[in-house]
Amino acid sequence: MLKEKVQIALNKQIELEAYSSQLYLSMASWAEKNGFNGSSQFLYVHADEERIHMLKLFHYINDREGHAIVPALQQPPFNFESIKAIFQEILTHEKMISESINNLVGICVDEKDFTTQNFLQWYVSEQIEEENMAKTNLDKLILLGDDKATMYMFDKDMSALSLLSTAPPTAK
Ligand code: OFO
Repeated sequence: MLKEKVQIALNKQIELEAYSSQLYLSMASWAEKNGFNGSSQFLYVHADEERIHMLKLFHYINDREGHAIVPALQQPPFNFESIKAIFQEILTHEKMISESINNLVGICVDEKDFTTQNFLQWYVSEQIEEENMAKTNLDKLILLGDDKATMYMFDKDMSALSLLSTAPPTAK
Protein backbone atom coordinates (compact mmCIF):
# COMPACT_ATOMS: atom_id res chain seq x y z
CA MET A 1 0.00 0.00 0.00
CA LEU A 2 1.27 3.47 -0.90
CA LYS A 3 2.10 5.94 1.84
CA GLU A 4 0.09 9.18 1.70
CA LYS A 5 3.11 11.37 0.98
CA VAL A 6 4.26 9.15 -1.91
CA GLN A 7 0.75 8.98 -3.37
CA ILE A 8 0.38 12.78 -3.31
CA ALA A 9 3.77 13.20 -5.03
CA LEU A 10 2.93 10.56 -7.68
CA ASN A 11 -0.40 12.28 -8.40
CA LYS A 12 1.46 15.58 -8.75
CA GLN A 13 3.71 13.89 -11.32
CA ILE A 14 0.60 12.69 -13.19
CA GLU A 15 -0.40 16.35 -13.49
CA LEU A 16 3.04 17.28 -14.87
CA GLU A 17 3.03 14.46 -17.43
CA ALA A 18 -0.51 15.37 -18.54
CA TYR A 19 0.57 19.00 -18.89
CA SER A 20 3.63 17.86 -20.88
CA SER A 21 1.32 16.06 -23.30
CA GLN A 22 -0.81 19.20 -23.72
CA LEU A 23 2.28 21.37 -24.17
CA TYR A 24 3.68 19.14 -26.95
CA LEU A 25 0.24 19.04 -28.56
CA SER A 26 0.06 22.82 -28.55
CA MET A 27 3.55 23.05 -30.04
CA ALA A 28 2.58 20.49 -32.71
CA SER A 29 -0.40 22.58 -33.67
CA TRP A 30 1.70 25.76 -33.99
CA ALA A 31 4.30 23.90 -36.09
CA GLU A 32 1.59 22.48 -38.36
CA LYS A 33 -0.01 25.91 -38.84
CA ASN A 34 3.36 27.44 -39.70
CA GLY A 35 4.46 24.94 -42.35
CA PHE A 36 6.80 22.81 -40.22
CA ASN A 37 5.07 19.54 -41.02
CA GLY A 38 7.98 17.28 -40.04
CA SER A 39 8.39 19.01 -36.69
CA SER A 40 4.66 18.88 -36.05
CA GLN A 41 4.62 15.12 -36.78
CA PHE A 42 7.44 14.67 -34.27
CA LEU A 43 5.65 16.80 -31.66
CA TYR A 44 2.31 14.98 -32.12
CA VAL A 45 4.06 11.65 -31.54
CA HIS A 46 5.76 13.08 -28.49
CA ALA A 47 2.46 14.33 -27.08
CA ASP A 48 1.25 10.69 -27.23
CA GLU A 49 4.42 9.51 -25.49
CA GLU A 50 3.83 11.96 -22.64
CA ARG A 51 0.33 10.55 -22.22
CA ILE A 52 1.89 7.09 -21.89
CA HIS A 53 4.22 8.48 -19.19
CA MET A 54 1.13 9.71 -17.37
CA LEU A 55 -0.75 6.41 -17.78
CA LYS A 56 2.17 4.36 -16.41
CA LEU A 57 1.88 6.37 -13.18
CA PHE A 58 -1.89 5.97 -13.20
CA HIS A 59 -1.74 2.19 -13.36
CA TYR A 60 1.07 2.01 -10.81
CA ILE A 61 -0.84 4.05 -8.21
CA ASN A 62 -4.03 2.01 -8.62
CA ASP A 63 -2.13 -1.31 -8.67
CA ARG A 64 -0.65 -0.35 -5.29
CA GLU A 65 -4.10 0.29 -3.78
CA GLY A 66 -3.85 4.03 -4.18
CA HIS A 67 -6.12 6.34 -6.16
CA ALA A 68 -4.85 7.95 -9.38
CA ILE A 69 -6.54 11.33 -9.81
CA VAL A 70 -7.32 13.01 -13.15
CA PRO A 71 -5.90 16.52 -12.73
CA ALA A 72 -7.29 19.88 -13.85
CA LEU A 73 -4.82 21.34 -16.31
CA GLN A 74 -3.47 24.79 -16.97
CA GLN A 75 -3.69 25.92 -20.60
CA PRO A 76 -0.30 25.63 -22.32
CA PRO A 77 1.08 28.51 -24.45
CA PHE A 78 -0.15 28.37 -28.05
CA ASN A 79 1.89 31.10 -29.74
CA PHE A 80 5.61 30.61 -30.24
CA GLU A 81 8.23 32.90 -31.68
CA SER A 82 9.90 30.27 -33.85
CA ILE A 83 10.67 26.57 -34.11
CA LYS A 84 13.93 27.29 -32.27
CA ALA A 85 11.95 28.91 -29.43
CA ILE A 86 9.88 25.72 -29.22
CA PHE A 87 12.95 23.52 -28.79
CA GLN A 88 14.41 25.95 -26.27
CA GLU A 89 11.19 25.69 -24.29
CA ILE A 90 11.21 21.89 -24.56
CA LEU A 91 14.71 21.74 -23.07
CA THR A 92 13.72 24.00 -20.15
CA HIS A 93 10.56 21.97 -19.61
CA GLU A 94 12.33 18.60 -19.67
CA LYS A 95 14.94 19.85 -17.18
CA MET A 96 12.09 20.82 -14.84
CA ILE A 97 10.56 17.33 -15.29
CA SER A 98 13.91 15.69 -14.46
CA GLU A 99 14.12 17.73 -11.28
CA SER A 100 10.60 16.72 -10.34
CA ILE A 101 11.39 13.02 -10.88
CA ASN A 102 14.53 13.37 -8.77
CA ASN A 103 12.52 14.98 -5.95
CA LEU A 104 10.01 12.17 -6.22
CA VAL A 105 12.78 9.58 -5.88
CA GLY A 106 14.05 11.53 -2.85
CA ILE A 107 10.60 11.33 -1.22
CA CYS A 108 10.54 7.55 -1.80
CA VAL A 109 13.95 7.16 -0.15
CA ASP A 110 12.87 9.30 2.84
CA GLU A 111 9.68 7.22 3.18
CA LYS A 112 11.60 3.96 2.66
CA ASP A 113 9.33 3.08 -0.28
CA PHE A 114 11.92 1.17 -2.27
CA THR A 115 9.33 -0.45 -4.55
CA THR A 116 8.22 2.95 -5.88
CA GLN A 117 11.82 4.07 -6.02
CA ASN A 118 12.53 1.07 -8.23
CA PHE A 119 9.46 1.79 -10.41
CA LEU A 120 10.68 5.36 -10.90
CA GLN A 121 14.01 4.25 -12.33
CA TRP A 122 12.27 3.97 -15.73
CA TYR A 123 11.52 7.72 -15.52
CA VAL A 124 15.07 8.53 -14.39
CA SER A 125 16.46 6.81 -17.52
CA GLU A 126 13.76 8.26 -19.75
CA GLN A 127 14.68 11.79 -18.65
CA ILE A 128 18.26 11.29 -19.88
CA GLU A 129 16.78 10.58 -23.34
CA GLU A 130 14.27 13.40 -23.12
CA GLU A 131 16.83 16.05 -22.24
CA ASN A 132 19.21 14.68 -24.84
CA MET A 133 16.51 14.78 -27.54
CA ALA A 134 15.73 18.42 -26.75
CA LYS A 135 19.40 19.44 -26.60
CA THR A 136 20.33 17.63 -29.84
CA ASN A 137 17.50 19.29 -31.76
CA LEU A 138 18.31 22.70 -30.34
CA ASP A 139 22.03 22.30 -31.14
CA LYS A 140 21.10 21.32 -34.69
CA LEU A 141 18.95 24.44 -35.05
CA ILE A 142 21.71 26.69 -33.69
CA LEU A 143 24.26 25.10 -36.01
CA LEU A 144 22.07 25.34 -39.10
CA GLY A 145 21.09 28.99 -38.63
CA ASP A 146 17.62 30.07 -39.65
CA ASP A 147 17.47 30.66 -43.38
CA LYS A 148 14.62 28.99 -45.23
CA ALA A 149 16.66 26.25 -46.95
CA THR A 150 18.24 25.00 -43.72
CA MET A 151 14.90 25.22 -41.90
CA TYR A 152 13.47 22.99 -44.63
CA MET A 153 16.29 20.47 -44.11
CA PHE A 154 15.76 20.50 -40.35
CA ASP A 155 12.05 19.91 -40.80
CA LYS A 156 12.71 16.95 -43.12
CA ASP A 157 15.01 15.51 -40.45
CA MET A 158 12.28 15.85 -37.85
CA SER A 159 9.88 13.97 -40.07
CA ALA A 160 12.34 11.06 -40.33
CA LEU A 161 12.86 11.16 -36.56
CA SER A 162 9.13 11.01 -35.89
CA LEU A 163 8.86 7.83 -37.98
CA LEU A 164 11.43 6.18 -35.71
CA SER A 165 9.28 6.81 -32.65
CA THR A 166 5.77 6.11 -33.94
CA ALA A 167 5.35 3.04 -31.75
CA PRO A 168 4.68 4.44 -28.26
CA PRO A 169 5.76 2.22 -25.36
CA THR A 170 2.96 0.51 -23.49
CA ALA A 171 1.53 2.11 -20.37
CA LYS A 172 2.22 -0.89 -18.13
FE1 OFO B 1 9.08 14.45 -21.57
O1 OFO B 1 9.11 13.09 -20.28
FE2 OFO B 1 7.50 12.76 -19.53
O2 OFO B 1 7.25 14.42 -19.00
